[in-house]
Amino acid sequence: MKTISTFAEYQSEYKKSVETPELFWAEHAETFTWKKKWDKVLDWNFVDLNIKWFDGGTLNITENCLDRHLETQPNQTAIIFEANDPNEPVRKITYKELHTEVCKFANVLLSNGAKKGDRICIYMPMVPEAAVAMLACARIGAIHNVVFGGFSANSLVDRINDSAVNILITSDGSFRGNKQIGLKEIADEALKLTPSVKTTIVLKRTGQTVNMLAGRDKWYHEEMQNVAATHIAAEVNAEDELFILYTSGSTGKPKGVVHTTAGYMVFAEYSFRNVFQYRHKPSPNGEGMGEAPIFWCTADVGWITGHTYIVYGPLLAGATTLMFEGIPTYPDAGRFWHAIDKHKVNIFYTAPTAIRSLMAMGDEFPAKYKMDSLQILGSVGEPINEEAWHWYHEKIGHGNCPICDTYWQTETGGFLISPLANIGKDKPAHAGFPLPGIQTILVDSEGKVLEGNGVEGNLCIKFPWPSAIRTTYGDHERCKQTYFSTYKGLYFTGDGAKRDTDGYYRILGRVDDVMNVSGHRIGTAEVENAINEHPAVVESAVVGYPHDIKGQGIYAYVICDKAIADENETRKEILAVITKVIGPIAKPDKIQFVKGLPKTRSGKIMRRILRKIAEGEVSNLGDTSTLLDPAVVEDIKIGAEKLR
Ligand code: 7RM
Repeated sequence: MKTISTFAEYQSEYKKSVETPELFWAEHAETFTWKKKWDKVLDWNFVDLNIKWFDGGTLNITENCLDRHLETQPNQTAIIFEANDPNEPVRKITYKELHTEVCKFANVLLSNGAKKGDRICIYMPMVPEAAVAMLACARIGAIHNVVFGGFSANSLVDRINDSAVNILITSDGSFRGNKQIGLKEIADEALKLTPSVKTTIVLKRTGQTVNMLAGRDKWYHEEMQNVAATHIAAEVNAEDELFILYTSGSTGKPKGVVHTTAGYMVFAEYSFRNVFQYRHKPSPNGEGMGEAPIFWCTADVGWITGHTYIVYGPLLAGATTLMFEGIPTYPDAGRFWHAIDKHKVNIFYTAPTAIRSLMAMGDEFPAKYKMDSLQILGSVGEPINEEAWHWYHEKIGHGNCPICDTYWQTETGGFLISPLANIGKDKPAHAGFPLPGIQTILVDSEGKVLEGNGVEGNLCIKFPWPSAIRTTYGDHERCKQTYFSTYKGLYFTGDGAKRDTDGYYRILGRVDDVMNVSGHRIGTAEVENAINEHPAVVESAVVGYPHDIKGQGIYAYVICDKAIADENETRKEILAVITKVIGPIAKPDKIQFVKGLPKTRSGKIMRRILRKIAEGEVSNLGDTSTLLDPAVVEDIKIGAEKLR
């Protein structure tokens, strides 16, 4: 892969990737350390759903993240840790040190009976040990299943049981702003319902008191004392599973997106290095590697963004990656900007929801900081609106930093569409152009391909890329149905998009029943199922609606079995149920009690109408004649007005 630094180079690489994809990817794959080279670059079929990259090859991804850098830059910082408390000393972990930690923890896992192919759950705060745990799993060929530390015990139970996890790695607690969350306590609650878990390994982070069950629960620091500091990485097949990550869809149950080893590795590094134009500085004496620019992605390792662009992408590229434990508003709304100056961050990657909420806190916060180390900015998770784009560009980037608006999904493993930094193609509110290797197309509702520019349709991909989803854990049919059957022979993203007259893609958002709340994917059905657990609730319907800060807010229409004495009390109870069943991120912003829901004669809820009412657009509800009982709509309109 040659270095792309102009749009013409981008175009010629793109052309090559389409005309000779196997050659294109093989050349990139050659740059990695393999135990055995592959027999075949690509084998694929989007109808029966079978995707194999670099089949026959064997490797270990951690040798590529760690061991190979020990020759060129052992003392380069791999991870900078900025704790929740700004006064807690910064931790800097070199590649050499990280290698040792990972080897040791791999040995801990082995001494606790872990084997290749086992599923290991990681439920941890944003601390370097979370990355160590992920890498140690990969090192022994086990499959990690990271669960975001903000999820409830219930959610943890589902994600553990679905993949029959046998080891859980967690911590006593986690620090989030001025709150302390008892992760072990939540895990204990979950562990009552997860018979497959035989061992838990607990990192001491907050120092709070926790119950340790003899024979099952072990302290991380104690385990690390009794193991060797070396470990020979397990040899795994290119297509062996690397991790499972659960994500919401349009049905009730989150599905386990499966990524495999070699293709994910190749694409994570390729996309990280090219989109952010990540280049080591020249070495002062011409020997070895120069300094690594400092990259900060503010996501949590519990999401795909954390997997690919905090841990794997940066480490594969030999970068310095910053891990931040806290929240953007603690101790005040200048925390990000303070940390950028403190660590001289060069590339900063965050979400529009964070930008909008910090923008709302006032310009005086960023104005206090120089932020002159910044060179490149990134955005992810949802469309970035023009106002936020300009604020980010001016107040944070001081007009000097290109913005990479990276469009991608848990299922895609890495970036699909983004302007590559420094080629001058970033346009406000547009994700830009597909990366070389990504064959995006737009189709209409019948699946007809929309050619040319100035068109709008459903966003699909017609050719495999190395980090594509391979299956949904334990249910291959579901994967086929969800992503590869709407349009035969195509991967369907679930997003609508526009290709403007200049060929830039602009993502218009989900066309299915998936919401995007503060950049978190939440299925409407998931929230409905949770609400329905409240004893007084008969039925509910949930929709997303535009929200200034969160992008989308959650609006719930709820039918109860009898008149409720105190609506606010019931609202509070419903919120508590959701917190328990899913986690606080899924709490509705508005709960409207209704007597009925607009349904078709076949009993289907007309969400289009509910969405319009939630948006406050009640004058033009479209055709309601097919409704079973059009009168409910009038009732709902009146109720909605009162909630405003
Ligand atoms: C990385 C991530 C995926 C969904 C996706 C979109 C939306 C993500 C952007 C975006 C517009 C973007 N994975 N989305 N990035 N929409 N512009 N740059 O977010 O699996 O959690 O969500 O997020 O709807 O389908 S995810």
